[in-house]
Amino acid sequence: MYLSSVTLRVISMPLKSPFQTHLETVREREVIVVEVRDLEGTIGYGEAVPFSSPWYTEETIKTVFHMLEDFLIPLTLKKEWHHPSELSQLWSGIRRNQMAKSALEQAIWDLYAKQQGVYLGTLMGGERTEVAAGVVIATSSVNEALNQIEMYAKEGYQRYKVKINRTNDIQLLSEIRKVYPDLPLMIDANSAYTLDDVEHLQRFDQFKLLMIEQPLRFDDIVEHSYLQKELQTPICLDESICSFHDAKSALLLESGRILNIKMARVGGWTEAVRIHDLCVKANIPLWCGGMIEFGISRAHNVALASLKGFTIPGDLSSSSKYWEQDIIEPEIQVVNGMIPVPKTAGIGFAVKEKYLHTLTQYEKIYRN
Ligand code: OSB
Ligand code: MG
Repeated sequence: MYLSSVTLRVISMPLKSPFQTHLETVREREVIVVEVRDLEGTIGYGEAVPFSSPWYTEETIKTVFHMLEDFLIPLTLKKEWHHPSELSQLWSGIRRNQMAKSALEQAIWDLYAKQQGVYLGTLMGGERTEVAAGVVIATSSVNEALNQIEMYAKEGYQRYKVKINRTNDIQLLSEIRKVYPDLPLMIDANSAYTLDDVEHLQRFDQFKLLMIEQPLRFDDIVEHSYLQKELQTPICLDESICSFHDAKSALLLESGRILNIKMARVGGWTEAVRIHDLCVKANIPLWCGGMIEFGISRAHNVALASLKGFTIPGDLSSSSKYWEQDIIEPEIQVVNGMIPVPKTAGIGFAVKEKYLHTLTQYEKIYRN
C-alpha cells in the first residue's frame, strides 16, 4: 500500500463536565488525530487517545507524538508493505507504545476499507447492525451519581459503570441499590485496592454487580487470579491487558471472567481482533472499553463492538455526553440503549474537517 502523506493534529476541547476518578480528574481532553492519504486523495482517520499526563497508561500526548513522528511514520513510509494486517509485524521492533500504534493502524485500516468500498466493521468480520450502549458515571459525589443515573436511564443506557474509590465505595453502592435494586450495575476501581482488601472486596458481592473492573494493580495478572477465587462478583481486567499475550496469560490463570478490550490499549485493530477471537474460543464475554474520546475513536469502537464476541454493552455513549460538538457527522447517538452500526465505507462517519482545524493546537505533515 502506498501512502502519500500522514498528518498529525493535536486537538483539544474541554469536557462538558469533569470526569473524576480516584487517580485524576479530567477537565480538558487532548487527542492526536491521524490522517493518512493515498495518491487518489482518499483519506483515512485514526485517533490517538493517551491523556496529557500518564495516569491511566504510561503514554502521553507528547510520547505518542514522538513515537509517531520519529519511529512509526518513517518506518511505515519507508518500508514496502501490502496490507494493513502486516503493520503490527512491521512495527514489532518498537516495544509497547500501543496507543501510538493503534492510532496509525486505525487510520490505515480506515483508508484501506474506503479503497475497498466496504464498512470497516464488516471487513473485520462484524455482523451486528446495532451495538448496545453502556455509560460511565465518574464523580465522587453520591447525589451527583444518582442524578446522572436518573438522567442516563431516560436515554435507555443498558449498563451503568460507576467509578469508585476506597472511601466512598460501600456508601455509594448502598445508595444506588436503595433506589435502583435491579439496575445493570458494575464498578471500575482503576486499581484502588490491594490483596490486603480481600475481605472488604467480598462485601461488594451483596450488591449483585455485573462485574468489578480492575480492582488491583494496573499491571497485575497473578494477584487478580487469587482474588477472583475469593469473590462471587466477576472480575474484568482493563489496564492489565495490553496485548494478546496478556489476554492469554489472564485466561490461563483465570484472572477474571470477563474482558474489556480497548483497541488503543492493545495497539490497534489487529491485536484487538486476535484477543476477540481468543476470548470467543474460550467463552469469555467481551465488551468494548472507552477512553473519553472523540468521534473518530468512537467510530472505530462501534465497528469493533459489531464483532460477535462483544456480548456486553460497552463504554459507548452519545457524542453529547462529553462534547458540545463532536468532530464527526452524524454524531454518535444512543437511541433506546443502542447505537446503529453504519454501513458506509471505512469508519462509516464523516469527519468535520473545517471544525477539526478550529480545534487544532498543532499540526505536522509527513510526505512520502
Ligand atoms: O478505566 O475504563 C477506564 C476513561 C478513561 C480512562 C480510563 C477509563 C475510562 C472509562 C471510559 O471509564 C469512559 C468513557 O469513555 O465513556
Ligand atoms: Mg477501566
